[in-house]
Amino acid sequence: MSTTLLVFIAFVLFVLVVFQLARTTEYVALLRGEDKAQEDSDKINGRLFMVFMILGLAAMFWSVFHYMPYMNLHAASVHGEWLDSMFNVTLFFTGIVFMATQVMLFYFVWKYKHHKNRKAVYYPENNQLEMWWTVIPAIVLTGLVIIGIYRWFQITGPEPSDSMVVEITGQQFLWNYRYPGADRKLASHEFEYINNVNKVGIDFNDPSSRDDFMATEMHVVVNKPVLLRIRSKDVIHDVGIPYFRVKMDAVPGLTTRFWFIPTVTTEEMRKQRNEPDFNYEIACDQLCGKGHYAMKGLVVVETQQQFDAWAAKQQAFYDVNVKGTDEEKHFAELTVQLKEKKAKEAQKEEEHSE
Ligand SMILES: [Cu+2]
Repeated sequence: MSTTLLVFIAFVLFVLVVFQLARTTEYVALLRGEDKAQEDSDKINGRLFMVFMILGLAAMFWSVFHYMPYMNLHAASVHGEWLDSMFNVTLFFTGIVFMATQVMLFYFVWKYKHHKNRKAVYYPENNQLEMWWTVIPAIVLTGLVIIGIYRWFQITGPEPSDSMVVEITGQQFLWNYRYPGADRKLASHEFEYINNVNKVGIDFNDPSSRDDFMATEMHVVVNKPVLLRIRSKDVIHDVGIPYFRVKMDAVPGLTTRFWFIPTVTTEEMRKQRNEPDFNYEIACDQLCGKGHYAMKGLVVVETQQQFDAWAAKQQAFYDVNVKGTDEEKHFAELTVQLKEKKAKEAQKEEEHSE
């Protein structure tokens, strides 16, 4: 006999049992008197509502305080503090409404359960009441939206002029970091130049490319604005740095950006959290393939002095990987090909427009 059939028979028997139980209850009710049975049932249900409310709210408070340390990471960037304060203000107002409505909902079910001497009141409308519960939420929500938009424009607006630039390029399944070097100018790039050596397609014809260097982790300076130029080589990734409240998609064929100001050095955070091994981590926030979990990046927040010492130790990518190698010849060939291709495209376009 198949399992499906057994399950089906069990289900039919279960329905029969429930049906018989219901009928028994009805007979008992007849014997004891319909009204009395109804009243008892109402009483039990009313009390159960109160028990459910108390246990439910207690469980909610417990879980909030229990999980708070895991969810509420100390913000380590300027805009992170703005976002957190907005979150707290929103939570304050919605929390009041949540508590008031939930308590009223359950309390009223218990308080106004059926009673034979009580009649329901016909109360179709109260314009004044409706006006207040429309106007008050409208004012509160408008306030929240105005603060939100103001902060949004600040966060997504142009970066401060003294920002340092870091390019971060996602690929399946790692992050590539590029720094502009001493000239503080990131060289331009072309996807056609990407290969096993030139991993992010740096255009070495650009004079500012010669001092660009690649790093294995991201180093930034505390209290100094950082502009991330974000790219992807294959699919959509996402630069997520929870402690900085940074989150921005890396989209193939497009450079996205996000600027932020880190406020706590890695060292300070280690002391604060009493975790000597603590590190700021980048996680890819888009499910980007089977090795998605491996896209962990490291961010080191340090003082200007420490950063300068680190940067001085980095070697220019061009000097190490390109100069005097096969890659140099290969790059020259690619440049010619690309020029021809672009010339052809331009010609085609001209023919089109004629
Ligand atoms: Cu990814």
